[in-house]
Amino acid sequence: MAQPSGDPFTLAGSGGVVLGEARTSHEGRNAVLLVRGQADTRELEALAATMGISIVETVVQPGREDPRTFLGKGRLLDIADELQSRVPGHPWAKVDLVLVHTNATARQLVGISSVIGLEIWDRVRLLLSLFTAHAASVEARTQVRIARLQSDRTVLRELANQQTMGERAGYGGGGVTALQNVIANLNRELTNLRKRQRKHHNAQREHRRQRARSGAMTVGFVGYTNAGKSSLFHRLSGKQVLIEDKLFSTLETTVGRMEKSPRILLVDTIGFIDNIPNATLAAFKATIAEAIDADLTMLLVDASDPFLEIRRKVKTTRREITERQGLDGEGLRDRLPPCLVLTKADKISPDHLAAVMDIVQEFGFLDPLVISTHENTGLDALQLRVREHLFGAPSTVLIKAPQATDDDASERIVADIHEAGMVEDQEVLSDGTVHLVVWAAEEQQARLKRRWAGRIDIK
Ligand SMILES: Nc1nc2c(ncn2[C@@H]2O[C@H](COP(=O)(O)OP(=O)(O)OP(=O)(O)O)[C@@H](O)[C@H]2O)c(=O)[nH]1
Ligand SMILES: [Mg+2]
Repeated sequence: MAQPSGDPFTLAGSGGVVLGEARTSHEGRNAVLLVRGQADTRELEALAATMGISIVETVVQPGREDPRTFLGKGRLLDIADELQSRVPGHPWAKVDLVLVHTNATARQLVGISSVIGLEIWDRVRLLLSLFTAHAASVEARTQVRIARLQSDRTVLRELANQQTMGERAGYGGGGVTALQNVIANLNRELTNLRKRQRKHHNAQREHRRQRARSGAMTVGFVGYTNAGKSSLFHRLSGKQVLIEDKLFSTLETTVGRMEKSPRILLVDTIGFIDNIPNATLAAFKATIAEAIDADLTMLLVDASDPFLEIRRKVKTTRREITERQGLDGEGLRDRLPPCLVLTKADKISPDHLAAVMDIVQEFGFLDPLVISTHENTGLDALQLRVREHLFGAPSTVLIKAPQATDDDASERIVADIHEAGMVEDQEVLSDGTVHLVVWAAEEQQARLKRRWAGRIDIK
């Protein structure tokens, strides 16, 4: 049997606590995947592939999860023996990681790692490592670190608990006291990180208020990871963001202006995934909230997904949005219903699309938008829908030509109107009157009327 390592890094759950920042790249690592019963492993495989981890073998044991060791103890011991007796050329020769196909309890993580002396990741730990690898901004790094420390803490507490109960030898020779010190340090770091995160969110909230005061409207892109949020954001705002065929390419929030619509701000952010424990999710909620709290939420769904997936994803995202919007006091004003956008239309047949339309209509999205950012289709219609939702029908504005010498030039008024909203059409008539078709929020229209009273007429 492999000797459980005394190195805290390989002890499940304590990665990063003692040794500072855990490694961030896992590219090229080899893993064995442990599965119980008839679970569907596709998602976990995709997550591992995204990180460049190869699963060299999947060990499946029928039956239900063992509450202490996930697989049966005997089976785990066999695996430990196999690992122990590896020689060069053995298919497991380069395996230094064991993946467990479940959101494991702390007890299970400790149980497995005490039998197998390798690094053990359950699904949550895999996600956290992925987030760590992709976290590119201070905001993202802070929230990932918080989530990591929280999850480490549950494992450390379990270890402390087992030591107190005498089930386990001391930790690194230091016993319970050493472990309590590690936990105390961890708590201190968590407090500091939370403070930093709160500051960041307060600053962002202040930004949001300023934007709202300036009359800007926000559109948030919400959806599962890899749905195509960043691709759409990039198309409409022109702003460079990371677009990758990877899960969780985006972990933070980016705001950009919709092209030709200075008053419309777009929000790209982190995507959803199913079954994340609440404690982990909490660290990311504030980031997702930025998009959900927008004036208009666009719910993006990859139309090329299998039907069952689409059904599940629409259901979950819709629930998240309504829960969040119902709970939040700050943003509670007249909410527009979310708009459903089917993405990657270029990848599917008309029949597939028709079936997907039927599915989303069942969920009450009667008029979904269909787009392809790769083929540039449906994007004009989407922009039109955004404007209609935010501003209603466009107004016709007439600017009278200046009568007296001290009257402002029409150009000044035109410039102000461009500031206030989105000008679709503009024409100077023969008598010098300027005629414009404009999308603008009611407050902006009211402001224009006040400022240019006598000179403009808005219908
Ligand atoms: N065929 C096709 N692929 C697309 C389309 N839009 C996006 N993709 C691809 O889908 C993948 C994911 O796109 P992203 O825009 O990064 O998705 P995201 O929703 O931002 O993903 P996360 O940031 O990971 O949550 C990329 O490989 C894109 O090139 C499309 O219209 N057609
Ligand atoms: Mg993205």
